Amino acid sequence: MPGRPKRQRHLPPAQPPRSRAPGGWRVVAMVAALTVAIGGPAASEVGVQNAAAAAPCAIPAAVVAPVAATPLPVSDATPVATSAADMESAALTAELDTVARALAACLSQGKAGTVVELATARYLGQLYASDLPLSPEEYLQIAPQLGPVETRIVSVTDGRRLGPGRVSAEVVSVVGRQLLRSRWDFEKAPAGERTPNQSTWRVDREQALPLIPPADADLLSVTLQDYAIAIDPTTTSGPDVVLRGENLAAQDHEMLVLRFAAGFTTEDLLRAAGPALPKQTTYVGQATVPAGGRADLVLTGLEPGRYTVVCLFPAEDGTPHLALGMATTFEVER
Ligand SMILES: [Cu+2]
Repeated sequence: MPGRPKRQRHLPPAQPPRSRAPGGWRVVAMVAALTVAIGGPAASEVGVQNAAAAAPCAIPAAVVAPVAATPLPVSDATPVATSAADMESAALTAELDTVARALAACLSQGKAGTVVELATARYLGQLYASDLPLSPEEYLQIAPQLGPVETRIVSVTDGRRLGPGRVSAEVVSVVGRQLLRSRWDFEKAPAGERTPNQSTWRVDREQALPLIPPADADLLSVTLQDYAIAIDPTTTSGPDVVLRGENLAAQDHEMLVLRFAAGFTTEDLLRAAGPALPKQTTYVGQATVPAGGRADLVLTGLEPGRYTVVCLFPAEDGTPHLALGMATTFEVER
């Protein structure tokens, strides 16, 4: 029985562990997909369409927590809605929100120089689906080859202190068109790296959380086997779509969703050399569907048009499953 596919496999040996796209989000997305579960909190309730205007790609200002100068009267019969702890948590959440949005802006714009200031080496590694940290120098070297991936923060909630110099928040984001919910940990940047009025938080890691798809999302059933992908139905009105993958095979497969420029084909994709996706493709989302298991890929805000679903996982001899027949399309109707 073959083991879990190695995330590195799409990349030439000389390359770092992975690219953010197409291989890039693979493991992050895989973890997300594996944890997508019915019954989890409804991340979609926050309203994906209502995300705030894009933040600039820059280290944001620190948020100063309001200080309760006068102790509140203990005898007051009316419960005080906002405790000092609540206010501190709200201020922390607000600051982490600005950090997350700044990082998303930098990733969307491909501004690697600021990405490395807003994230730790561990997180830079996670962007490439690696458990190994990636130094800022290594990241700066490979980021230009891979290009930007549209990344948008939908909401940042529940800021918490984890310990000295360590905090976390729940983040709902859209990467490509894939809705993700995860808990982000932040840690302090080294002393002296920030000016006094700048936020000192930087992203250290993210862990996927269960996600409930938008209530009005169309459900497409995706059956994966050796070596074919079938979708039913093949058309949807969108714009929110759940690809519910079922893997009948004894090995892992993936649902990698891409948009192709006019005239571009899966044959062209096979001919393209990694690690980056060819310029004629746009990354939409990715989920690994484990052998004999299921996974959901939640896509939001899909424009009308044709979407291609492929599996680029390699066979034993390195041949991508796409070359063996694992490709199909679905259409979002106008
Ligand atoms: Cu496959």
